[in-house]
Amino acid sequence: MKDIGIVGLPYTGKSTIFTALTRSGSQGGRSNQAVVDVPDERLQVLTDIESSKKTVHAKVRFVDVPGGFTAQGIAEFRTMDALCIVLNAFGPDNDPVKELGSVEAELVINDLTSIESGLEKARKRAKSQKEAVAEVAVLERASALLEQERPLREGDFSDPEDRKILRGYGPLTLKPWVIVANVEEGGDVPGGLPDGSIAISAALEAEVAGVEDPAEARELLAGFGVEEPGLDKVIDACYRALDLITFLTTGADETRAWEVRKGAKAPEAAGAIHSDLERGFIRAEVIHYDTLVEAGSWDAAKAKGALRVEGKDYTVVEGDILNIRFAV
Ligand SMILES: Nc1nc2c(ncn2[C@@H]2O[C@H](COP(=O)(O)OP(=O)(O)O)[C@@H](O)[C@H]2O)c(=O)[nH]1
Ligand SMILES: [Mg+2]
Repeated sequence: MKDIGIVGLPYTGKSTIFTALTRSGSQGGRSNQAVVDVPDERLQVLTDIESSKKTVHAKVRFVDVPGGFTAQGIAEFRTMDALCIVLNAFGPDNDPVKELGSVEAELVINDLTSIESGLEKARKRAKSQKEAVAEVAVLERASALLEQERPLREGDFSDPEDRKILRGYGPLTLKPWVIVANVEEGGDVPGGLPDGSIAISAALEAEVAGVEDPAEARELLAGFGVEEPGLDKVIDACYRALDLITFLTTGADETRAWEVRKGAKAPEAAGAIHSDLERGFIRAEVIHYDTLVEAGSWDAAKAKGALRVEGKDYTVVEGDILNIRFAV
């Protein structure tokens, strides 16, 4: 399960969003963590088609990091898989665009500090150690970018070796991020924020998240001009920002969504279900969600010859339904 850190200046609504997430999910054992279901309409469709007894969503963990931009808070943000940046767009004189600039500057400064101290050490090591020479080169490129007040995501660090070196620093400006504007009830994403930014009315959604009946909750939100729950949009966007794809399994027992690294081959996907399935992987029966829905059921698809048989080298794609054949 991936971790999303909730980042922002004080009093922007981070803890309010966190409360809404907690009410919709569970606390995962710690007071500052909320484990929530990733919304996925395909699961209910498959559950109905296969009459599954259980439906299990992919999950993601949100962390309301105590301390925010303190040394301790920053250290915790470094361990996160993605960041959810919350901006105040509700109070008087709010200026979310300016606020985003401040948050980004804060992240850049923290990366610059840690990369520069790493660079200093790497330079010393490079005098006697050949391996450290490559490290110096990457860190120099990174620090040059940060000195121009630019985030690392704007640089080219796509080389796996570069990534490996940088990963040791948990750089904040290289993490995927989702920008969330905390707006007045029913408000839109304020102008000037990057494409893909999301609007939520945190206070309202925290209240509504406590309502058990989903239809009643929607009605309440609609009364305030909120058509789609912002909370779902936040969860969905954060999950999508991660470098993941979702594959599915379905049958009489359960219909379930699983997460796996983008580009993963079939055995690695099998391993997301259970290590035995990866170790003993033989082959996978595969059908895309859309094709299965069109066929009407797994059995109908099988009868039509619409199931494919794929081996160890198959790269799983978003929306694949897998049935793993294995022997241990
Ligand atoms: N009007 C309004 N107030 C909000 C909203 N979200 C948060 N607040 C208020 O803003 C203050 C700070 O919120 P909080 O979630 O604790 O901010 P944090 O410091 O970022 O964790 C609290 O008094 C909240 O009730 C909102 O969507 N609308
Ligand atoms: Mg807070």
